Amino acid sequence: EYNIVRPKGYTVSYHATPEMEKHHFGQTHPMKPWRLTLTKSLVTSYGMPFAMDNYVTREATYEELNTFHSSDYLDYLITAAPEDQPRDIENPDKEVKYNLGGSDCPLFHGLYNYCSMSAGVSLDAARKITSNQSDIAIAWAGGLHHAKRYEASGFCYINDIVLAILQLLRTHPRVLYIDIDVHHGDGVEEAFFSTDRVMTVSFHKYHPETFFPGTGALEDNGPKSEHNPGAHHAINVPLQDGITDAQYEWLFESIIGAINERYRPSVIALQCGADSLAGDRLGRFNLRVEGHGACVRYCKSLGIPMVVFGGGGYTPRNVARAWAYETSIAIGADDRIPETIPEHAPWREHFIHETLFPTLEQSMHEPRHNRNSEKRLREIVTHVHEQLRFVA
Ligand code: TV1
Ligand code: CA
Ligand code: ZN
Repeated sequence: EYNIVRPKGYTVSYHATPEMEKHHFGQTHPMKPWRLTLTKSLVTSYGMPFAMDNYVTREATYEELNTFHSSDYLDYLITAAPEDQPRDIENPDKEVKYNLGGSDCPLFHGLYNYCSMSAGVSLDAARKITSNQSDIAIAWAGGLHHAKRYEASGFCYINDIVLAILQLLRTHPRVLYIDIDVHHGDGVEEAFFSTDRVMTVSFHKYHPETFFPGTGALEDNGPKSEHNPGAHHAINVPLQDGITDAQYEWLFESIIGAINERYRPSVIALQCGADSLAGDRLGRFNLRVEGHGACVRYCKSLGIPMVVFGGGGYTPRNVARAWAYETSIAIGADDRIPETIPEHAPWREHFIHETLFPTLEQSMHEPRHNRNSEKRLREIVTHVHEQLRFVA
């Protein structure tokens, strides 16, 4: 009805699972899995499913999770029950060891199902790329970039991105991982520290003492051992509060453009954490839906296959706006979808101001003071260009 048509000779697949969206981290926890339901409903209201292949995913298997995560961590995750909080009498140190059961990574009912569903979505998306059945595969339920091999961290239990990249590496020589979540993509960076077949790039707020996870300084480019092929293949873009669309887009295009020319990736894995938007409950930036989406549009313009993941995003109405808009970019309908949220959209009352593109003033009472000087941003780009000289 909005003249949304299937792009010719170009396939976009949308991977989701309504089951995952029903889980709860707890009343006050910022992570709200129902933001995925809100996203899907907005995508549907705009008529976008007609232009994509839509898949309902199954759970990832133990064996699939085991391609990155250790067996003892997975065995504990399977049996971990909310009743175990705060500690298991038999193994008093288990929760501490695996960083489970605290306020960031609580043990909740159906946790293992939630984790294996998220991983299943990202793995299915990656497989559509390795089998050449999709040009862009969308996995909004994934993007949980902090999880480690044997440890949960920052709302993330299973690192679906690492699992998906391992899948991409089966057929692709070089994977470029890009992370626009407001937090540093530490888990993905660390997982590929020792290979030159994955380059990781994270844009994030960086303030070690006060902002999670505290890693990702400009100078951190991977272990600098002579014999490590992964040296120089981790790029970090540390930012301060209040960065604007114009600054972010300039940075993104200068950095990703240079990386694309030098590294020549055969596939992109793009984490689109929506907590980098203005007005996010945990974020600190002044990005609008258009600025966030411009990163997706730029990656698409490079003309190589891509998996797009979700990630953070703690103001559900803005998460849904960004990911619906980015879905429209994937299918090439961004110039056709109306700015006004469709009349018949369920939960329309959630979208105050009734627009897909709220202004900064609509997103937050007072936009954050911009603490990113033009001089510093130029220094960052210069540093990245210098790093790239070490890349073969
Ligand atoms: C329960 C209830 C948990 C309210 C957590 C914000 C809460 C936070 C809560 C919170 C919160 C964090 C830390 C401190 C490490 C801790 C999905 C030393 C209002 C990808 C993860 C952020 C971001 C973790 C995840 C961070 C992602 N911030 N209210 N917790 N300790 N944890 O700072 O990158 O978006 O905040
Ligand atoms: Ca990031
Ligand atoms: Zn985040």
